[in-house]
Amino acid sequence: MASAAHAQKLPNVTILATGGTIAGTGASSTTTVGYTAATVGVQQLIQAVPEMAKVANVTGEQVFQIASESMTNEHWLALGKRVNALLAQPNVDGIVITHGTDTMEETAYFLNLVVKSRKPVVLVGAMRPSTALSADGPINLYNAVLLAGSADAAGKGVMIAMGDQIHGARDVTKTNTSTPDSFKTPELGMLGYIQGGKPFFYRSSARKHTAESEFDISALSSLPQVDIVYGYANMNTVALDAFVAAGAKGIIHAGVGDGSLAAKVKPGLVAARQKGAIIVRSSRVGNGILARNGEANDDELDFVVSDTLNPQKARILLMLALTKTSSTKDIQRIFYTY
Ligand code: DAS
Repeated sequence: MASAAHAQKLPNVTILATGGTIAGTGASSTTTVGYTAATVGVQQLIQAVPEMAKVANVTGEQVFQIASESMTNEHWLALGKRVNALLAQPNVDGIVITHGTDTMEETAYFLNLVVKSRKPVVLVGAMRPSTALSADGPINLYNAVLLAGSADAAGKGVMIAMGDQIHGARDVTKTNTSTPDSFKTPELGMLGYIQGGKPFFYRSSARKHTAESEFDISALSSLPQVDIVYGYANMNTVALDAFVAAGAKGIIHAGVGDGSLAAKVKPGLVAARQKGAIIVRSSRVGNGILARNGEANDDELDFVVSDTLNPQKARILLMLALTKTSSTKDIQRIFYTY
């Protein structure tokens, strides 16, 4: 434990624990798949990495204990409000959120749009359970606390720290089902590295986030329903029609290629738009700009394009945009801003 005088110099970092593999346990030290996520509590996670006490004054809160495939809009709203309440306190310098890896990129992007502070917010997970040989959770957690307590990390937007790498929330994605190097920022690039107990930054996001964001969740208790239809050869409109019938306020079309619309599907999207749903053309491809008026006449159809956001992140931005406007012109501005 740091001495009182030394502790005064250390940053105050709060760990909000939500579950996931980083809090998971397996039947043996060689179990790296088929383990149980979300079983270890936040105090145990902190006790397992005493080295953190040398770099920050760490406190922990167990906000949820779930596998992140079960994360909901309601979890996101509660987490975002707790983060904002903590960061408004002068004695909190940064926040680490331990999280399952399955939806970590989504939670990170949601927080990137709703956190009202320049203080560092870092999401961290693990690809191997805490009981496994060379478990990656402890070093990932140590690095995340380091980053969250670093003045250099201020104003960078919400980050994900995995495998000694720093990724920005907007462009990072999980690229492998099980290997420790799963989190990457393809083509647009990670923000930097953590090495020898220090963060090293080499780039920052060109898009608005956190303190510059126009979105405010403080008075929200739910988010508008937005669903995703996945594109593939010979697709039909059964899922799309069901989403619209269930009252979806927005549809993300995760199309093939540059968001191309199959001849059999386009009429269903036009009908959905006529019923008032906002249609965003995105792509299953994963990288590149979704060109407006490229594969479809968006001006004529009154559709929106997702720019470079993948479908799951386009859904998050559209949900938040719909809390402010139903104008497709304004929503397109939002997709070119965040
Ligand atoms: N099921 C996964 C999750 O909770 C486990 C993990 O990878 O964290 O996201």
